[in-house]
Amino acid sequence: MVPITMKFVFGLLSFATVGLIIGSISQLALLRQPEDSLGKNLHSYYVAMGLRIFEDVKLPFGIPFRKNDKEAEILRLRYIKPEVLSWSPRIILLRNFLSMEECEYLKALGYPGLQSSRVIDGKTGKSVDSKGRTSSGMFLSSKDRLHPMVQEIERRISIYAQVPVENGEPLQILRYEENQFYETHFDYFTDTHNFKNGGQRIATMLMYLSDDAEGGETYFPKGGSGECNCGGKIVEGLSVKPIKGNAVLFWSMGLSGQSDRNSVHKACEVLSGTKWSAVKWMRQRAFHQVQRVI
Ligand code: PD2
Ligand code: ZN
Repeated sequence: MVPITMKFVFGLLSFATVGLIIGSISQLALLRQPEDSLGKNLHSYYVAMGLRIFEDVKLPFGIPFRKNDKEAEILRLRYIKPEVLSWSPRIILLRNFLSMEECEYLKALGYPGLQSSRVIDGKTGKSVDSKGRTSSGMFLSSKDRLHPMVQEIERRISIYAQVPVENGEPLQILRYEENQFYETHFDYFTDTHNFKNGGQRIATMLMYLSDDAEGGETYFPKGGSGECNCGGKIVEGLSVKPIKGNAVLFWSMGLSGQSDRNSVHKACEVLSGTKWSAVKWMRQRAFHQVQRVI
């Protein structure tokens, strides 16, 4: 004979166990619910707003990724993650900014027209030879800029930098061979001659087209207080290693609207191999491609 109190305890335990099981099952169902309801809400929002629904790929929580959306492809959404390296000077790293195919294409466009790189004379504003800049380079022509791949890259640069495409100077493709470098400099003008077309340079998008060189870092002495590498030397500041497809966006104009002296930087010496990069300088106003700069 089981005493009546034991019967009562067993009954209570069984009730609690069944209750727990039912509770867990409904918890699991509830956990799934936000996914479904978010997906459903998003779907009805898209329908209500008359937006096209791209349902090819489902992200977590049922959000449709717009796979066939040309703009999303141009912006390489899901591949690029901007990282703030410094706020003063403003330096943003954009990994995977260019596809490998785009890097190869830009190098192929630049290769036939490479000439010794020049610098702008701070007093006259004229383009002159310099021992401080030993790379070779070429500016894309207005014809090169008509190519859809170049137009996509220019559009991507303008969206990530939030500067209109028209304000951009033509892309410059640069090649640095062993021992080549670009000494410490500012990208903004110190002459007024160059202001006439487009005003001051405000920002630079520097894109790395290769990563088989040793050295060749982009070094910002005022970009931080830590130690970093520059052309085989340990120096104080911040340096960005050239990695194929990555880009670094930095601002020559501070938030005050004045040229930012902290934006001083250099292309460190290449120790071995060849480094390729592409530079887009952006101006305050529309820049008209009438003549070559630098
Ligand atoms: O090519 C580079 O790494 C580089 C770095 C810094 C180029 C420039 N500046 C430039 O052309 O202004
Ligand atoms: Zn520069």
